[in-house]
This record gives sequence, structure tokens and C-alpha cells, in this order.
Amino acid sequence: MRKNLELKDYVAGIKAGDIAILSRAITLVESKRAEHQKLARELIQEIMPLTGKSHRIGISGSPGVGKSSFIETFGKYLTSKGLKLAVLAIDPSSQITGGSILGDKTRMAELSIDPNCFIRPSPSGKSLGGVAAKTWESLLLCEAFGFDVVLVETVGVGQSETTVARLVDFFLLLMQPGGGDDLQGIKRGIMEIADLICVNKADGENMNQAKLAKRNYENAVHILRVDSMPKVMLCSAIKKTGLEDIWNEIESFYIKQKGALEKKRAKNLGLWIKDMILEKIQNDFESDDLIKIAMEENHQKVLNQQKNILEAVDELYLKFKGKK
Ligand SMILES: Nc1nc2c(ncn2[C@@H]2O[C@H](COP(=O)(O)OP(=O)(O)O)[C@@H](O)[C@H]2O)c(=O)[nH]1
Ligand SMILES: [Mg+2]
Repeated sequence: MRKNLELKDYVAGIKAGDIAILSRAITLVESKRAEHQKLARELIQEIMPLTGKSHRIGISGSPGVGKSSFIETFGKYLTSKGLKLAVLAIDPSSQITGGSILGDKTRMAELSIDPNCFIRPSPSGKSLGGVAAKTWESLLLCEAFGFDVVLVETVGVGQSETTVARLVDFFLLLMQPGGGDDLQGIKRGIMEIADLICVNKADGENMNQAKLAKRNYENAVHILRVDSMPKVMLCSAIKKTGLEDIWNEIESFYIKQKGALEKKRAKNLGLWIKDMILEKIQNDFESDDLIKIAMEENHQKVLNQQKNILEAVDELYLKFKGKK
């Protein structure tokens, strides 16, 4: 049996750069047991002054675009520059699909044994808010530990990208060249939060398609964005190209942000707190048996034209609120 660690052991281990302790600290924040959660909160409070110094970068893209391959290649590029890298993931579907997105270590063969890299798969959980909250605490622990860069990977499905965008400073969206229908693959929401778009697989016979996709995305960005215009770049995880340009873009983002970074982080945190509360309210609503019955009744009445739709909505809303 491993010895139970106390708060001071966790703090000392993290300060001393003990990777085994970092791992156990993350396991602690992921634990559902009440006494673990209490200790985890104390730990986060304790290490808070050591946080804030890393580059927090989100990476997303549809399944198959090459996220794992890119993280392997880009991660090796970063560690070869002497940077220390942590890779975390947010994937609330991992329980359903039976394996986390970072479980795929075969695509990260070199990175996963790199002493300057720490890879941690997505915590389990069905609620996006819950999974993200644990990833956030892991991110803080990794920062306190002294990682220069924390990458947070998520799959390009559902709400998870918006959530990841709340936790990171810079959001990198990976795309791939497709048979002329590139624009169909664009999800408006994600295009609106990306700080940089990279068309991966820009190699071999994909090259022309990749260049075409780049132009299409540039046009789309022009239409969709009025604030800052994210650049569109080409890269290849397999040929290891485009990495320097991507890193320069990230670096220049941090130089430009300077004082504004704290503001951006503060704003994101506020938005995220709101998201989490809304998720809780939605869960309460959807799991309430009386509301389920009332929903069904009202639905039928509206269908049968016995009730006005707005009347039904008001009634359901008041019923839900009245229970609080
Ligand atoms: N040609 C080419 N194939 C790539 C590249 N990056 C990834 N792939 C391939 O695309 C497939 C999906 O890659 P993977 O990293 O697992 O994608 P993920 O699902 O986004 O993590 C694999 O067969 C990879 O070998 C690349 O830069 N060029
Ligand atoms: Mg993958």
C-alpha cells in the first residue's frame, strides 16, 4: 500500500518537481470521494500563487484530422527547444467510446517517453462541466509544477470546444484537406473562437488540396470574423512541417497580449462559471421526473391545440422554479 499523502507532502512534491506526486495530485482532484475533494480543494488553494505562468493552449479538430499525430510532432518540437510540456484532454464521451482521446499512445510513442513531457488522459465523467473542472485543476497543478506549455486537447464535437476555449489562452483548430467540401466541415462556433487554424496533412499528394482548403478557410474567416482575424497555416504532422511558424504565431500572441492576458483569463473564467451553472440547471431540469411528466402533458396539449405554446413554456418554467 502506498502511504497516504498529506497536504504538505503534495505541496512539497509539486514544488520539488516530483512527477509521481504530480500524478497522484491529479488523481486526487479527479477522485469523487468527499475527503479527497476536500483535500484537493486545499491543495489547489495552496498552489494557486504558483500558477499562471504557462502558455495554455487548446487544440481541437474532428476525429481523424491528426490531433494525436500533431501533438506528438509538435510536442517533440517544443521539448527539443528545451520547453517542458504537459498534455491534458477534455473528452466527456471517453466513457461511452471506451477510451480517452489521449489513450492513443501509439501515435505519441516518442512523446510519451520524453522526460520533459507529461501526458494525462481525460478524466472520466459524463458531464462536460465536471470533466472540464477537473482538467482545469490539473492544469493549475501542472502550472505550479513548472510546465512551460500546457496543451489541452479536445475532440471537435459538441460543446467541448467552447468549454476548452474558456480554459486556455490560445485556441488552435486543426483541419484537414477534404475533397472540395472543406467549407461544409466548418462549424461556425469553432471558427469564431480559433486563434489559429492549421490545415494538417499538407504533404505528398494532399498538398494541392491543402492549399485549396487554406484559401477556403481564409475566405470563411473573413466572412465570419469581425474581431481579430486568425491566420490559416499549413502543417504536416507526418513530415514535421509548419511547426516553427505555428510556434512563432503562438509566441507573438503572448507578446501582443501582455497586460491583456490577465483580462482575457478573467473574462473566460467568468464565462465558464456561468456555463457550469447553466449546465447544472439544465441537468436538474432534464432529470426531474415531475417536469418530465409535465413536459409530456404540455407537449400533447400544444399538439392538440388545447394550449398555446408560450403558455405551456411559462407553465413548465414556473413549475420548475417553484420546486427550487
Ligand atoms: N498524410 C498525413 N497523414 C496524417 C498526418 N497526421 C495524421 N495523419 C494520419 O491521419 C490519421 C488520423 O490521425 P490521428 O492523429 O489519430 O488523428 P486524431 O483522431 O485527430 O487524433 C492517421 O492515419 C494518421 O497517420 C499528416 O500530417 N499527414
Ligand atoms: Mg487522437
